[in-house]
Amino acid sequence: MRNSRLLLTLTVGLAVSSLVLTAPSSLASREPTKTQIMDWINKQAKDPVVSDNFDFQLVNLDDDPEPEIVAKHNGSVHIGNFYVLDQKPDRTYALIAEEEWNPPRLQLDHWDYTREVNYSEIDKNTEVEPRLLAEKRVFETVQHTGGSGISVYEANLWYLDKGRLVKAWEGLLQETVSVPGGQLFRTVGSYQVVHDDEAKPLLYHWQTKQELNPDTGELLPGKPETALQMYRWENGVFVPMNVEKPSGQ
Ligand SMILES: [Ca+2]
Repeated sequence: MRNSRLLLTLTVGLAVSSLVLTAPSSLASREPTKTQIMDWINKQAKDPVVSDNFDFQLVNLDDDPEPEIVAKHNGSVHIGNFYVLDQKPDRTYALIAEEEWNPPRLQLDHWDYTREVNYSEIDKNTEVEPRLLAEKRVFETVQHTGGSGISVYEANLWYLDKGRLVKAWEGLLQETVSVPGGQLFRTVGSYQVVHDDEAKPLLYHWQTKQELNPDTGELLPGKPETALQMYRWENGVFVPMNVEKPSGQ
């Protein structure tokens, strides 16, 4: 077998590339298929996957080396679901978390803009693994929601703790509200995590609100209103600063 392959390689150059190309697909075939994942979700889900608008990623979310699965289902413009599945000993998966989030896309490490992936010659501290935030593997999932005359994008930061999804923070990224009677408002927001203090990282969240011309969508005269809220990591979540915490927590 080896000799005949060698002969083929020597005589027909194309054979080499075809051998190389078949290797990854035989590995990939051991990964779960889209249909398998949809079946596992629908066995357990409160809101099952009912359309083909479904995407998934294998990603290591916790401390065990096996990959977990995150998946999203977009049911309509404003309605969808987000799922997390954990691997069982028999290599099938069980649904461990389900949220009524309608993610435009899966982009789990988007929050960490300081992470260098491609250029280790520039940043010697480049990491293959996502950065830990207060010893947690934190991920971002954007939720697109809304309704009649309202469109909202929100960011959710979350992590797994003992197989449960913990919501560490949520905040507005963009909101457009059309008020009956002819007013249109847009709020844009952004946030950054500052982890100089590794045990108690900070989160800054800004929002700017403006009124728009309801017919043209252009800015109306008037000063945009900007607000800042800071958060500090306390007991596994981001807690608003300068707000008294309820006693007993
Ligand atoms: Ca894992």
